[in-house]
Amino acid sequence: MLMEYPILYSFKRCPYAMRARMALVLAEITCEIREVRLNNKPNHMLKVSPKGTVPVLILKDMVIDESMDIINWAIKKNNLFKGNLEHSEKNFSEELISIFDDKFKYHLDRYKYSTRYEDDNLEFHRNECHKILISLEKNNIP
Ligand SMILES: N[C@@H](CCC(=O)N[C@@H](CS)C(=O)NCC(=O)O)C(=O)O
Repeated sequence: MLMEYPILYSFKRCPYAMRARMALVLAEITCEIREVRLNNKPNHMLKVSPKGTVPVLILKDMVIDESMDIINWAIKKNNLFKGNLEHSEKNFSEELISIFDDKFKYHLDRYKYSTRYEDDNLEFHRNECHKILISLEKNNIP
């Protein structure tokens, strides 16, 4: 297959895909965006990334299928921030990202998509999400 631009498999309601797209836009990297339906993923996407999540960025010589890896690739590629991001600032952003990706997302999925889980304690997971947000609003790391 002749690739003029990198291909990004994406989904408009996916926050991971959106943050990857934002980094690609900021880094001024032109991509062919392929919008997918999560209930009907393209074979080509599953072939290059069998885990079946978006975003997936396909470059000439590699496939990147984790949003943070796409962001870091874009930052490095176009030297975004040009070394201006303070070390402590970077650690803080990484900590915040991991709170949302790990802790918050864990409870959010079990609240928002409760039918997909055996654990049906919807109220509990909603409260855990709420606690994290309250804590962040008070500028505390939960
Ligand atoms: N750790 C992954 C998470 C990506 C992810 O979970 N994306 C969701 C959409 S928001 C997905 O593709 N889910 C697959 C599905 O629902 O079948 C990343 O940061 O790229």
